Amino acid sequence: MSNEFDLTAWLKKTTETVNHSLDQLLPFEDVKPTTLHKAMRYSVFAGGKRVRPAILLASVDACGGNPESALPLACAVECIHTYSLIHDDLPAMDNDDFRRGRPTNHKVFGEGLAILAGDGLLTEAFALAAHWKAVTRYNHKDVMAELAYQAGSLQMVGGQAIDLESEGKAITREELKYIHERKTSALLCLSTRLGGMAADCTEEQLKALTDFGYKVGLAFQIIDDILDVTQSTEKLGKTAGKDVQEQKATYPALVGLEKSKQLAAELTKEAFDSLHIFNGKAVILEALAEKLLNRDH
Ligand code: GRG
Repeated sequence: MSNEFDLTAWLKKTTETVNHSLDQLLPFEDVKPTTLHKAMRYSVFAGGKRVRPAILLASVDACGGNPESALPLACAVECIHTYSLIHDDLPAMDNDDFRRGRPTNHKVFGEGLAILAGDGLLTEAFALAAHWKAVTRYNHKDVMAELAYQAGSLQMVGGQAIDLESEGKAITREELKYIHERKTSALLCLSTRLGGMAADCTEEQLKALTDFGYKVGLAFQIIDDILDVTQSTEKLGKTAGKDVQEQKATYPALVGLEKSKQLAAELTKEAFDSLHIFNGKAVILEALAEKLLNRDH
């Protein structure tokens, strides 16, 4: 599962480009209400890995599209992801003090503003997506519907709701999969699918990208669960050991560390297999899947 592609260089360039676009497209800190815009920017520019924009732009590349035209969509997905982290860290949810290597949004700005910063970023995501230029097969309605579906109550928000209700309860592997599919895979599917749409992909390509996003998303969450018990807070940039502390159902808790690693590797292999229709042109997606499987933070 390896290729010659220089992923490190590509990721560096892509992250810089996405950060520059986010900086240009989000309301500036000196725009009223200034505290709200400061709070939104505080979390967006706190040093996230930009995994979702990278997957989106790699999906554009696999379909032979123009990555520049997809930047508003890459920024939209990152805004939705950042909003979900801000809200997830709130006392009413995961109650966390540390994220992306710095104090969480509500610790700095207070709970009310943190809620509003999340709301602002979620809404801004749709405004960013409106900047995208439609292509032959897909229009703004397709993109907006996709954003709303994957981020909404049937997917990400729904996964968070069930996760919240499951706290402290013994849940089955099936239920855990249901949560992971929604909390994590949904935004990775959103990323691959929007990348495909921006590149005017075929139905067959969209299906392959959906399978890839789904499988990589599940593997990503299993690795996230593993890192929570094997890495330090400093390394992760967020509080380590939180899952055990909160008695959260995770793959390591349900099936053990070794079996969890094996499952993540199997899912990554299946994700690779779903890319066969690209005939070797999905090199960046392949390299990303491998990197995400072997990551240490
Ligand atoms: C609050 C509506 C709402 C949803 C929250 C995304 C989420 C659902 C909760 C965050 C906690 C969590 C375990 C989410 C699963 C996805 C995940 C592993 C997020 C962390 O993503 P990274 O590692 O983070 O890409 P960075 O900071 O690098 O962007």
